[in-house]
Amino acid sequence: MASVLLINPSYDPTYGGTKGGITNPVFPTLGLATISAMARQRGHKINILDLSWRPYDYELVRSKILEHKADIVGITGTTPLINQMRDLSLLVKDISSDISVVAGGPHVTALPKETLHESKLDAIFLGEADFSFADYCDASNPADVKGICYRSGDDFISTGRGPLIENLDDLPMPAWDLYDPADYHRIPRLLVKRLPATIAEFSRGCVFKCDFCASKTTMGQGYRKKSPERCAEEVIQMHSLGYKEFWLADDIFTSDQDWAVSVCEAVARANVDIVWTCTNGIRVESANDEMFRSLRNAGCYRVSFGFESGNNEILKKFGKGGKATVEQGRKAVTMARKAGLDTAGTMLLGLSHDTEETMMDTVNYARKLPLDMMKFGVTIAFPGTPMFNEYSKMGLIRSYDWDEYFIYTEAPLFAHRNLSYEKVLEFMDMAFKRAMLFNPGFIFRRLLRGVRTGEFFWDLFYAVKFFAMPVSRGARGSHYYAKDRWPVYDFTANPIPETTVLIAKKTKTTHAAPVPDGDALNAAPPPQ
Ligand code: B12
Ligand code: SF4
Repeated sequence: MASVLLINPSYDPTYGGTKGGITNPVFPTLGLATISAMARQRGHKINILDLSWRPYDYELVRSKILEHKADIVGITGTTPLINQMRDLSLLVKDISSDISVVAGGPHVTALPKETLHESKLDAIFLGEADFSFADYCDASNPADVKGICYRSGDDFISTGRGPLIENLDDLPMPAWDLYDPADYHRIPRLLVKRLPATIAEFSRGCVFKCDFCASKTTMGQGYRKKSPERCAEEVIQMHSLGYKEFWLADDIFTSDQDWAVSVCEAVARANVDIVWTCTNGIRVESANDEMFRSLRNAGCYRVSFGFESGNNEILKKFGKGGKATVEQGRKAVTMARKAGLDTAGTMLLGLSHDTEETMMDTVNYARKLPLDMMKFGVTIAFPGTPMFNEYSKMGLIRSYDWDEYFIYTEAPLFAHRNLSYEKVLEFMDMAFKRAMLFNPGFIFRRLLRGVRTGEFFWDLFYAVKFFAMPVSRGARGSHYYAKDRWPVYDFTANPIPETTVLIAKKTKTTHAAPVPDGDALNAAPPPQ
């Protein structure tokens, strides 16, 4: 039996001290909860250290590794967290070379060998690791574990990607109980209504191909869905652990509308007092009156739309256009509002084919949409995206400092076909002002909503904070443990490999069946 410490790095370097920081999303990390569940089922002892809301504190990490006598340290991370991951790999090896230190998530899946080069990590997990991580905990030899890339002397050996999980109902319940719900009262009220809140998934993957999107790196091309009964069971489970709200992480939850309605019906039948949001974004062409009513009925109170651009040509060029048009976006917001749902939306500036005119279209579009909340970001070519592969081939990448890879960055990470970086940042600043701060329509709507929902004082609090914060913070320089000893990899001298995208098999979806009795399950103790 292995003692495992799983770590989610600190979000402070990314979100701290910026406008984006007022929505610092400190939720229990679902990826760690799902790999823990399977490893625990196989008898391994798992602890999770979530640094998300704290400053990066390697002394705390050291003390936890010693306290739990960890045999394996596992770190998760999106791109802006990779330098912390590299730093921690040195810390672990300084504590003892016998401790295995491994990593998973979208960035390392896209750049496995490069990340091993840049760190002291022993192994990288490629894509979904629900089964492979448990296999690694069981195994005495990494060569026996499918789905990893591991260090062997000076070599890096890949055992190849394992297949995508066909039936998500085969997974154990995520181990949300390894987190302390008391820690998740820190989530900004702009993101949630009720605390504590957590993250859940009802499906994995996406069938679309937006060039800036990395979701298929880990979850593959295709759409795999849990059964509605299983989704309802998870909702009951979250509630029984004390969570009052959850954020659905699915990429395209509403794109199979029949299934989404069945899930909502099953969740409504479970009849537990929990609310939720589709904050990760749904597609505008999936809007549908009946489905929105079902969402509302099942406790969902907000949908966020991934609009990205206010120009149909740009939408087509980056891979979203066709049915997802700007006109459809307007209709979708109207429908959602009619069903009583809060509406939010994301917009990106500096999309791969953007020009000053098309960015202006985006800002004007956002200004006129009757949204309750919106978010602008700089389009980043994250590793694992078609955009990253293309920019790499075109020689447009200017920096591989992962600390700067986030949507509020000020660092000129890329050269753009049509725009200077300064121009994109200028538009970011203008967008926040034109669409939100000095947009009477938006302010009036938000005021009315604040009075109606009783959230007026929270809005005021965040408005003042928002005004005071810069859009982004330049290089912030985390206080690292061993930055001077980080192994260096020359990305400019070596070709970047194309990311492999796995294709999910088509499987039959099960539909609503009776849901287990909510009260009985509520009273049951959390799974061991
Ligand atoms: C929820 C979410 C968040 C949450 C939580 C992040 C998290 N670490 O889980 C929050 C809101 C914090 C977040 C923030 C950001 N996110 Co985000 N997020 C997601 C989202 C929608 C779902 C993630 C999820 O829970 N999936 C379900 C779980 C089960 O899957 P998983 O996390 O991938 O974990 C599995 C494997 O990856 C692996 N695994 C993961 N970690 C580990 C660790 C170990 C040790 C092992 C062995 C295995 C392993 O095993 C897990 C089970 O199979 C994804 C989209 C997607 N479809 O994945 C984007 C996504 C991960 N985010 C992305 C991005 C870009 C960001 C931001 C950088 C955006 C920004 N603001 O600039 C920020 C980063 C901020 C920060 N400081 O970290 C990109 C990642 C690109 C990249 N190269 O890193 C994604 C893929 C979105 C996209 N469509 O492109 N995000
Ligand atoms: S942005 Fe949304 S629709 Fe586009 S590929 Fe990513 S998950 Fe799919």
